[in-house]
Amino acid sequence: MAPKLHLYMSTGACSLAPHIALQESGLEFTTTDLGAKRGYPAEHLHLNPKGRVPILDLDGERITETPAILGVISALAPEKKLLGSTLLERARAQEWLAWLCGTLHGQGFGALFRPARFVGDKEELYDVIKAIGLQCVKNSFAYINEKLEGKPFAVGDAFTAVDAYLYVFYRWGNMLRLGMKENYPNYARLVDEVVKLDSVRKAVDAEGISFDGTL
Ligand SMILES: N[C@@H](CCC(=O)N[C@@H](CS)C(=O)NCC(=O)O)C(=O)O
Repeated sequence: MAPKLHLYMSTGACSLAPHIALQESGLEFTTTDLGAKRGYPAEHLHLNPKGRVPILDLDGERITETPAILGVISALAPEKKLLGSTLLERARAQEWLAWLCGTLHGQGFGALFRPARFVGDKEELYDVIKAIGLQCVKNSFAYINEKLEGKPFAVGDAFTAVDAYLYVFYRWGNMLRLGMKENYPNYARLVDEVVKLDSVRKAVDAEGISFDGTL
């Protein structure tokens, strides 16, 4: 029997990556927008005591952490090879996911958007922490751009969930007006391909957000 899948997300958040992967998988699923844009709502902490989206409910079991969720979706639709085809590709996909989750998102965007996580209520340090976060984001984007030189997708020569995850952060880069197209042309080229996919269109439309993150 097909598993019952429900994604708890927030529009334009990192949960957009599993949302795209679910669309790409062809599996049936439903979604709830928890509205975590200005912080995870306290009334939903029972869903994830860590206070974060995405959360994937799989037949009543709640899975958290984007890499784990993408792993579940990929395993449920093996024919789609959402995390690569060969052993090496699967290793590369995991390498990307761990770094995007831990360094670019957790460290870079974490410091930039949520400085309190690093220095508590020491508000006098917020600007310094935000500047360090922004530098981490820019360094990470430069690294991504370099890694994508001459490559159609992040892993192998076909779309994987890593590309969906990369797309989320590209949107945020646009939101921050970091000159994504000019400064990171290989990254921009990848995103140009990603936004052509039906799965991406469906997820973006369903979330009611813009493709490029500027709205
Ligand atoms: N390590 C988690 C991080 C998830 C995360 O930070 N999600 C953000 C949205 S992009 C969130 O829920 N933020 C709520 C908050 O900061 O209070 C993952 O990869 O799933």
